[in-house]
Amino acid sequence: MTSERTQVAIIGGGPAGMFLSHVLHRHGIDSIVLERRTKAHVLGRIRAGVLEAGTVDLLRDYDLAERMDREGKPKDGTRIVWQGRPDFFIDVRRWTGRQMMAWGQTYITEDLYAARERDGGAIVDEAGDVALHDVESGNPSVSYTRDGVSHRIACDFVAGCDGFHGVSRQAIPDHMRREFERVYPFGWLGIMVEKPPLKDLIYAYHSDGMAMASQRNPMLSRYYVQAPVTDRIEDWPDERFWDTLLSRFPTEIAGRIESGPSIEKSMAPLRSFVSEPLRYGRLLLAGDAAHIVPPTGAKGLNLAFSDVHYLSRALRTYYEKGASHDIERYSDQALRRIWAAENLSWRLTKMLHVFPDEDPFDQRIRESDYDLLLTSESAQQALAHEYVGLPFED
Ligand code: RFL
Ligand code: PHB
Repeated sequence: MTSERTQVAIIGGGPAGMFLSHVLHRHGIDSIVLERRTKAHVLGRIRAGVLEAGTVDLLRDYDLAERMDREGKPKDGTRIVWQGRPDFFIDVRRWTGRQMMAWGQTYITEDLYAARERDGGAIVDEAGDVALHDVESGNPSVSYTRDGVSHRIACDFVAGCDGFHGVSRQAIPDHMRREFERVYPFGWLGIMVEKPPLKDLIYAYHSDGMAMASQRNPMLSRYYVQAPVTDRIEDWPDERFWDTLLSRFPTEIAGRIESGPSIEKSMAPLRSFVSEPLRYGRLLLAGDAAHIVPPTGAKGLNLAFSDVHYLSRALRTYYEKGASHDIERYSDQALRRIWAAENLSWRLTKMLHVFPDEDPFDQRIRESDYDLLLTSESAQQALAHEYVGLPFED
């Protein structure tokens, strides 16, 4: 067994863990990142594609925005199209004066790995059997194995950034943890295609189900359709995907969508989930380790960044001022923003998807939600503020 010491042991090398490690380094705080998968696997994941204004600011503040500012697409908002009703534009620019950014999680993760490697950051990939020890004490540690050798890292804090299926959350005893959950009976079947995307990001409501048009770069488009969660990828050959997608968009927009062979296809189940609190002793959770949102509203990745913003600030207060009050309020502070995002994602998911057990009452309520958006400037303004992302608290 080897042993070493760091200030913050970070479990998980996804966006939350890598951004935390980068920010801490900028403030002179040491960390070691333990990632279960290979670096190639982590960098091969597709996932999210839309950044809130606050996430864009964070990337710029921490010198991670050069490629995003060169190649990402600033967006004034997102369009909703609706079978038999007028289109609606979530006009973020008009109501908040801010812009969002179409920019893939894959590129952000690549840039984070490059930045940490350039700065000599300690990242252990293929770390097996990661286990947390004594997190309720003042002397926590983390153990793992790699290539058959056991290692132990003593630390001041453990940051649990290991996603929904990670081990960190489980280190909080059941009686100290409260979980809130909604599981949806459908998923998003997504494909990537090497064709120019539509100019706008578009959510489409159709009585057969939701569809969505997004983008990664001038020659890479991302499309999704709502599909039963029990479907397998093999049930969705490209031809069926394109037929379904195009049938859910109005003819004029469908006519502008350039189809082609998919280069990636995946099914993401939809779930709303929050585990409270985010802190147990010296263990602090961030990102998907503590919460999941359905992709409607594009909040998942953005929440990972806002958690890390609050968490890194709390750790700085601890190391720079010797004060733990920001650590103590981290959970409550992060949870306010998390619940706001859970709320929006849940409402948008209900409004834009067809549920298998719904009845005509549900349908009328959905139409009335949409009609309110079409006609009420207050509703438009409120949605734009939620969609662009709530400001960070002091
Ligand atoms: P991640 O990205 O899941 O990273 C967690 C990392 O921890 C590692 N890990 C472990 N490491 C060590 N020991 C263990 N025991 C470990 N267990 C796990 C994992 O290998 C992984 O590298 O969480 P993080 O950093 O909090 O980032 C969150 C975002 O990735 C996530 O919120 C979004 O990608 C959610 N999400 C989407 N969000 C959107 O806004 N739009 C999307 O279109 C969108 N699509 C998606 C998604 C999430 C998906 N998942 C999680 C299944 C599509 C999928 C398929
Ligand atoms: C994406 O580009 O992958 C994307 C965009 C908007 C969403 C979800 C995913 O709400």
